[in-house]
Amino acid sequence: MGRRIVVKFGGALITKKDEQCVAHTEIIRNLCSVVKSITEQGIQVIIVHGAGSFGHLKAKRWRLNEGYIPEFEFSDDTCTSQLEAVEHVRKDMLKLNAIVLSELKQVGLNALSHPPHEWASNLGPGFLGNLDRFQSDDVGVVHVSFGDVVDVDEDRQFGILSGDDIVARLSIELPDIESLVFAMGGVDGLLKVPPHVATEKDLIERWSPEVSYQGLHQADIDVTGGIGLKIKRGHLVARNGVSVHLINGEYPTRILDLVCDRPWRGTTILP
Ligand code: IP8
Repeated sequence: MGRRIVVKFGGALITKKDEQCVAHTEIIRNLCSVVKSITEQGIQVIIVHGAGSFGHLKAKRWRLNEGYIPEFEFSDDTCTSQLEAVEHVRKDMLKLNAIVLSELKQVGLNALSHPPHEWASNLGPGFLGNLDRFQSDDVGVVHVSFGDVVDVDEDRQFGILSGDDIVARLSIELPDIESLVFAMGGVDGLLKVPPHVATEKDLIERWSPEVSYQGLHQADIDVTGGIGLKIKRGHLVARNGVSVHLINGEYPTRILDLVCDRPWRGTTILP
């Protein structure tokens, strides 16, 4: 088996987070072109993307992160029940996924999609689902998955499986993954101060649990864990021997620099 990495395209990076179902196609295109360059170095890439405005807004409005709520009464002009909203969000996520797949195909990669609602169930880093589908030795094949609404056992019925949980399992359980990269929007990595007041000097280059950081978690929009979840899952992965990095996805060549052992800007999560 050759070199392999997992890259998470953050939802806040690839979509307009506060405008329902609007993708940043240019950013996705640039990321996919860098993925192509990485594969040209003989490194296989597995991509997981977040949901951004294709998932969080509707999931929040319909409280899908809380599972089935029998007494929940609400309707808007698009749907009338939580179960209908589950189907809507799954469809919207497939739309975002189709944009990512099409950009990967444009650069000549063979992108294979694995929508979680078809193969995964339950939540958190111990979610269920066989990862064999992500196996292949061909660097031209890029497996793609994403955060989704999945079935959950018993009364809860459904819930939100974050792409951050998927990347954690992929990085830990697939053989020979050398790095996990979180490509984020608007920040160069983890910061010592809130992003809107940060300067160049406020980047934390190496993070371990005793280092305090400031991040923006838009709890009003986000139904998963924001930056806190990334750090938690990233740290779990790092403790399992895979190198973990946070990089500004608006400058995707930094990911190429990292894998080619050139100087790059971002944060490394220490075990
Ligand atoms: O953006 C969330 O995935 P994430 C998935 O990777 C949905 O945390 C449907 C909101």
